[in-house]
Amino acid sequence: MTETKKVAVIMGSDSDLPVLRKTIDVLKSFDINVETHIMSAHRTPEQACKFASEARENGFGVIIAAAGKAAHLAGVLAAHTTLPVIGIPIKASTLDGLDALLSTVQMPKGIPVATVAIDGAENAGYLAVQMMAIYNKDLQDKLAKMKADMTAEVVAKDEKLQQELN
Ligand code: RP5
Repeated sequence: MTETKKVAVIMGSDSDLPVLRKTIDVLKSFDINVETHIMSAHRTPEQACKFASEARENGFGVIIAAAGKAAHLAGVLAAHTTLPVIGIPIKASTLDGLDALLSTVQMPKGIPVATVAIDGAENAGYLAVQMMAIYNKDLQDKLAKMKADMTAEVVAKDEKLQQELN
């Protein structure tokens, strides 16, 4: 493992897991230690608050929280820790995730939640890696390589397109 601190991936329901698997995959691709739980701001509020309150002393560096509908999970966790919290609004209702987006992003001052796009699972993972990389050269190098690979991929696709069309 390149970083001793863990990243917590918390979801409001097991129905969120298909989206969260992408977050977990990104974190694992950077050799980040991940701990995953189902905890709900509404259904298991005591467990959620206790987890967040103890997260720093339990070795976590970042918390990722995903929930749909009236998505208060990320905000409630953020209220109980000084660790950075990344929120993923999940598309889980007739409102297509807009409900979860607004519930997650519209935090009062002093309790920020770094909110990614609706179902933005991969970016939550990358943002957590970037936070963990602030003082970690190994993770910085891996992120730089990831971005260089991405650039090379797009350039290759453009070259292929030019060959096809011209
Ligand atoms: C939220 O309600 C969960 O995060 C999930 O996205 C949504 C639906 O939960 P289930 O009824 O499928 O358990 O709290």
